[in-house]
Amino acid sequence: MSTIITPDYDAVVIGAGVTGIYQTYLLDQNGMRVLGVDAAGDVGGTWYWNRYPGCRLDTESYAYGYFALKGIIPEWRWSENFAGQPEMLRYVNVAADKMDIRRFYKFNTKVVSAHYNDEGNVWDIRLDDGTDLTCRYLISATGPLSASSIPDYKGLDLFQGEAFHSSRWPTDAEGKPRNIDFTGKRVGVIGTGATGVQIIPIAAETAQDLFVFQRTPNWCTPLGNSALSDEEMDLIRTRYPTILEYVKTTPTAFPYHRDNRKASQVSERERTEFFEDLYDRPGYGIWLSGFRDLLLSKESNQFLADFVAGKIRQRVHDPKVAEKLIPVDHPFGAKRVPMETNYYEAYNKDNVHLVDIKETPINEFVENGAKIGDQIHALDVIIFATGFDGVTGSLDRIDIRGQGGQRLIDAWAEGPSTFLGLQARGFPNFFTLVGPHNGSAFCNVGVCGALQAEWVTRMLGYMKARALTFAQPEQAAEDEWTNAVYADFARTLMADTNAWWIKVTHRPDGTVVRRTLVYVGGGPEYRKRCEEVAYSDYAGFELS
Ligand code: N01
Repeated sequence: MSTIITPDYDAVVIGAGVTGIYQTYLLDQNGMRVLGVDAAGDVGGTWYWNRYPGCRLDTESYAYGYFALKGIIPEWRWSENFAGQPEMLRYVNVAADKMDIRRFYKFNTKVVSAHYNDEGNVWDIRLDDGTDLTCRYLISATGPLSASSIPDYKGLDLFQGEAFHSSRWPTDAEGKPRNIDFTGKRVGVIGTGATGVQIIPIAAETAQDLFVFQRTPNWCTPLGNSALSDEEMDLIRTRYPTILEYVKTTPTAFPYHRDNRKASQVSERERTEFFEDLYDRPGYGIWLSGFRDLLLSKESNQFLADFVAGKIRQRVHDPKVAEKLIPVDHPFGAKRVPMETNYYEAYNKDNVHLVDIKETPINEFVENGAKIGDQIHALDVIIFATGFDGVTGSLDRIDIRGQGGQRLIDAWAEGPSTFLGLQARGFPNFFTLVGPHNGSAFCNVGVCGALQAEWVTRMLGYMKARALTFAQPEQAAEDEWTNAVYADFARTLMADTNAWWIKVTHRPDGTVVRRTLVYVGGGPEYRKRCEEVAYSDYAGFELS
């Protein structure tokens, strides 16, 4: 770099979700000139976009709600243990009001490109409203699950009914989600991940016919949601500091620690009693507080898988349907475990039809429905609960170029390479919050994203105090981090299962490369490493 340019902004933050608005707030508090940009019409991120019926938190509300835990909205009262999307969106809005954050944001605006300018050590940013601007630090808080993905089906444009992705629920003229009344309608849901599993029981209540187009079943367990009384909420509020300190000690910042035992160390009877207890408890306990070798030992995993399969057989009346709902291709917890409320019971209703599209795929869509084999399933509404281009998808959709014009999408063609999941060499001053290979993406994002924003704020404060304006990882630090992330993941039972956190690349020579997009070393270990780096004057980063 030769000429130091004073940029239009010290930092541009992409994203107005829970992490992005907090990052913007912290940078402003630290005297930086910040611009926030979001494609949505307002704050909320995932809670803004995902407005499908049944959408709700599967972390305990009070353990996700960092703004309340941190005293930004201490007066907040949760109405349920696992808050629904409308309440979550209100929560983020109230926090945004308290932080007076909207004045920094351009909403309904996308970042089209971000090119690092070597000469000036700034990022040249182009927005889709035609604005060009510069900033020193580019910070993405685009969310690991924001780039929605609809399969490229033949004939979809011919379909005469309504068809949309679950995270793009149709809105009315004022932009509010439309209450789609399924009564008397033939509804198709494609996809049985966490989203489909939340939509299906709700749609089953009123649809004339609900067709669930399932390619692969998931291991689903009960959410066990319940209302929080005023008294319970009063008590929770007295414990906020304790809750925050506790979740900071657990691997995923959910309020659960793994049991110290291996599954093989206890008798069959003890195991079953333990599983029964976990199954009946609200929330993620069955995945996150079960035996410590659940995701490391096939035998341990099979014990739990057999137990949950037994529950599915008990809950679904038709044995053929029950078998189709039991996963056979992946261990329990190797994919995100959808938390359900009456999901399996929905299949006992006469109006709900499970269609196995692995056996007979959807050939195409036609004017009045989906053609599967020779049969047309007549539909009025199609909901694509087909997931997201995970973790890097939202970054791939922006033309990001680093030093020498190198494109990020090319640099990460076969998987990310980063230091701490926060920066990639060749892309100076670009930070990826809750991004690939960092300890916040595979975590309770409400807490982990915010802790990361605090860390980045400290690093930028350190640089400012020393008149440093350039940061990127050293090659050796990046290589060491990246290799360790890949090696840690390879040791788990998750390594052989495709989920949104795996990037699959097909090379021209026919070989297939599968790489993790997430770090699985756990939040405490991740933050310890980050603190070591900070304490040692950001060792591993090249600063100037
Ligand atoms: O997406 P998914 P999601 N033809 O990728 C199927 C979070 N979340 O939106 O398994 C047919 O899990 C695909 O089938 P298969 C949570 O982290 C949180 O449900 O690839 N089917 C699968 O069934 C979650 O993990 C909450 O064979 C196709 C489904 O679509 C993440 O978001 C609630 C297909 C996609 O499942 C993503 O969940 C909801 C095709 N071409 C979501 N392509 C909370 O509770 C894909 N599918 C907070």
